Amino acid sequence: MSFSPLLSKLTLCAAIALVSATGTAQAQSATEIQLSYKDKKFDPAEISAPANAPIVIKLKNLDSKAMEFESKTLKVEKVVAGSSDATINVRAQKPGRYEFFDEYNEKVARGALVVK
Ligand SMILES: [Cu+2]
Repeated sequence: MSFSPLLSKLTLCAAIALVSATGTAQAQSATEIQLSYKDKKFDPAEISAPANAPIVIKLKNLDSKAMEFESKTLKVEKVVAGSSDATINVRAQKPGRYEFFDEYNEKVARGALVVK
């Protein structure tokens, strides 16, 4: 067929346009939250964000040991080395309370993200 290469080119362009439009929309509406971790505690222990917008958690691990930020309900997991920072990207969420914890100290190091 002579026009199938043209057709696939058009499909590819449409796909790229869609991806870049979505990327721009997310960058504009993302909510950034500062969160610290010290002495096996999150500070603040409860953070909040608006619903239906991506969330960026800027986490500072002030302890000298590594920790692992994890949330089953938010489907995120990230190891953060001691005395360092990490950025945790969370997808847009529905209203609710989402618990997170340090997997290395799961019983004591707990916090929650409240989405309203
Ligand atoms: Cu884990």
